[in-house]
Amino acid sequence: MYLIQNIILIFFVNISIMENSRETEKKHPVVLVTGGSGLVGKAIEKVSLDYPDYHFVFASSKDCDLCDLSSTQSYFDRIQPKYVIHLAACVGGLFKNMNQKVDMLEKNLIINYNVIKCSHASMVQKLIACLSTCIFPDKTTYPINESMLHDGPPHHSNDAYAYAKRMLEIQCKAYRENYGSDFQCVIPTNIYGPHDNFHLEDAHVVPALIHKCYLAKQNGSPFQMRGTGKPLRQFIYSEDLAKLIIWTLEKNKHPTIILSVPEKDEVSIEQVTRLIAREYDYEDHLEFDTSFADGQFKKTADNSLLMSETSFEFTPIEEGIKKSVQWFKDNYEIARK
Ligand code: NAP
Ligand code: GFB
Repeated sequence: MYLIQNIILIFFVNISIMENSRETEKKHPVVLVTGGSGLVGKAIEKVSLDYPDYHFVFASSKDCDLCDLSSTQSYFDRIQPKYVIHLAACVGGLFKNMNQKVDMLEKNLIINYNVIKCSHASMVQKLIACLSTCIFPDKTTYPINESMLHDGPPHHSNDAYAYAKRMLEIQCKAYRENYGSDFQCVIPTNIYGPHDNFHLEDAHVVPALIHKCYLAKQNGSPFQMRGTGKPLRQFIYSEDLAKLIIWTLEKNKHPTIILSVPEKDEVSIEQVTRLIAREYDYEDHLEFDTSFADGQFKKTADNSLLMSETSFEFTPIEEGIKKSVQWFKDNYEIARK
């Protein structure tokens, strides 16, 4: 008798839990963040605490392999997102882009195709997709703005990744034109910060050099950077980008928008390398290995569209590098490397 009573009690408790969760979701619309375990995803997770009106779901490949269409649709059916921030991608720095072009092209084409298609099928109300300033034409005038995306071929070092990303923009535009979907693209410049990928070969320059300088200091060996150090970059701190992506979700009406620090904050690779060395008190041990490629010399982006809509104040690179190095030192054991 007691067993039956307990079963009935558990049944009604579950019903009320489901009812409550449905009520919660009505009050707090679901924002699915693909790529939620990555550099940008983790930054959004941190700043999401200031946005309690949304129910954020941070997905990694463990939750769903976005290379598989049916798994992706099943996942969307289960999560039922109202909004999507699409970050998931096969990502890497100059050397990964040069050495793994097939993956950079195929995986990103498949992931993007699946996420956009499933977002439409699931009637997602707004989607923010992520491009990159490195996919703009190599031979161009500066500063680069949103209208120039398809004006010529990208730099050969990352053309596979660049064309996959450009197809993402074409796909979002097609859905806007055919269905009126509010599918927008943000175009960040080089990003850095905590939870980055610090892999010595595949990583972007800042995390790669943070890891290299850590090891050099530990071993008392030279801190070796690749190339001449002359190329120029605009680096945006991940938590600044996270705030701007949520601003885009809530307020932006432009189909594509560059999210970058201003041109005046552009620095050389050598300058950022020296900032990293300074955080380890290791500036006197820097060496240049010019047998390695420099990649694109510059890709100076114009952030005036963003600044016409916001008065955002960016984290100075000195502060961002200090925070990133400290995070790496504190989290060496768990950092992706
Ligand atoms: P990241 O740290 O490498 O993270 C990539 C994310 O994508 C991870 O969460 C990863 O999940 C997920 N992912 C990869 N393959 C997947 C798959 N098959 N199924 C499901 N999830 C998958 O990348 P990020 O630096 O945060 O980049 C985020 C976005 O910003 C990307 O679209 C990138 O192209 C763009 N972007 C990056 C930079 C930059 O400097 N980092 C600059 C401009 C634009 P797992 O952890 O499970 O692998
Ligand atoms: O971030 P990064 O790898 O890619 O920066 P890009 C490459 C620049 O940093 C080159 C120098 O000038 C390299 O010579 N560098 C110096 C190093 N030492 C190192 C090192 O140890 N590792 C790396 N990686 N670079 C990427 C695109 O271009 O921009 C991606 O290939 C992506 O697709 C990213 O979109 C944002 O800035 O050159």
